[in-house]
Amino acid sequence: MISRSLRATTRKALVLAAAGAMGLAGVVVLSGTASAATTLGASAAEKGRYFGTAVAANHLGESDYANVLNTEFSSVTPENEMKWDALEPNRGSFNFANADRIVSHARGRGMSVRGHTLVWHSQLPGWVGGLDATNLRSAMTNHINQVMAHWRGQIHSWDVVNEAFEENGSRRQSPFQQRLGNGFIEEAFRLARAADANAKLCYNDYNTDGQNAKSNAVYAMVQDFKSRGVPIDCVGFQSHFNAQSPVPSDYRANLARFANLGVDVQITELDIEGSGTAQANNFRSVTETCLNVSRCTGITVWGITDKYSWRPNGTPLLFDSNYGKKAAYTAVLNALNGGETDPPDEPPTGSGCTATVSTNQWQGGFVGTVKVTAGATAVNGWAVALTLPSGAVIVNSWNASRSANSGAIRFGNAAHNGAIAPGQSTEFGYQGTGTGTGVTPVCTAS
Ligand code: G2I
Repeated sequence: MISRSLRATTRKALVLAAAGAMGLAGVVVLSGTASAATTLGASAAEKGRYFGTAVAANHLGESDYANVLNTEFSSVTPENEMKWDALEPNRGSFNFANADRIVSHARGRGMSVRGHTLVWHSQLPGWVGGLDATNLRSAMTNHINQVMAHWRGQIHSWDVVNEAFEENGSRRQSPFQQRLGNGFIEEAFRLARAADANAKLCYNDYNTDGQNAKSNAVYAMVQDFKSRGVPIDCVGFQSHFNAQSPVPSDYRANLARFANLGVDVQITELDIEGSGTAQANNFRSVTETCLNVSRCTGITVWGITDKYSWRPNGTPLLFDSNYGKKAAYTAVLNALNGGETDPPDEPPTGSGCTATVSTNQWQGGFVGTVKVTAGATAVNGWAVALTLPSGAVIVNSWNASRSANSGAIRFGNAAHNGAIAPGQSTEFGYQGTGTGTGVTPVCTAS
């Protein structure tokens, strides 16, 4: 096994070589092998990640806008130009021109492109809403096939399905859900894989950044897809934050539990309302979160300048209305240039561990059995965090220590079961009163 520092050194050498070969701006060689990157894209590349932004085609002709885009970012997402209403305003008649301008601008400068988005309830042209199941299925099939074929081989990741869940974890009642039923997401992913075998296929949503009913529902879907071989490669966490919806304290744990399912995670639409130091600190913490999750492969901010943000009053971006670098910009750049982080090139199943629970529930009581499984590398100590429903109280547990009897509980390994060989499992259990179902355990290896 190559040591982390050796891997980091090797990567830095590769990045410098790649930067030289691609003519990437922003890498300054200081002396010997030491380097400090001076742009978001170059600094993220040193950590094996991309740093992207949403882009609007109608601003590309503005020189300040294009200069900042070209200098700072290594990935773009068309903000509206790849949505269904923009691409297929009339059934079977496609208009790719605006999105093509973004794709060629980006690819001509070595940036990768995120495709956003194939199946979404919003920004649908009127004709879609009037279709019966048979016609909607064939329209969805044709839309995915035509759009993905147009840019086949040119899109790094596609948001195949966007925002299909409600806050309580139920399915959103979109035309797709109503006409095609629960299977529409799986259908869309299978169609997408067939249409462009090399694009990474993502599910993308908002308010799924921390652990809650909505992210639990997405987690269960991804787990199910992985267990049945439904093609899915990545999960996008939009990460639109403000005072009502702050950066969650379990952001990293939540991204890590998805990564442990064997998918990449991406921060896809980051913006954080606020200003000054408070905003900068939030941006720093989000950046560090991605750097600390080995399969978090990149960050996209939802726009370049506050001037063109979808919520301009919140001044949620890294550049002000005059394209001045904000404190938030410096915080992100410094975080990207910071210390050791988990590289995104771990073995497919990731290091660390995963946990699943099976609960035997009866009137007034329950027994939970938690299975802890090591990833591709051996585990030498683990902890499982879970939150019991209110009213549930644990009266006994075995093969693990526990930090509390109710609410948020952390179980630690016992002396005899901390070491787990790669891919192997151990179990612990608990007994309680009340209702113990609906629990999502999150495993962390120490
Ligand atoms: O709402 C924020 C984002 C949430 N996640 C999915 C993203 O696709 C979504 O992006 C926003 C765009 O940033 C807005 O620019 O999606 C909005 C629509 O749902 C976009 O707004 C629309 C306006 O509603 C239209 O009136 C306008 O014609 O932008 C259009 C193009 O400027």
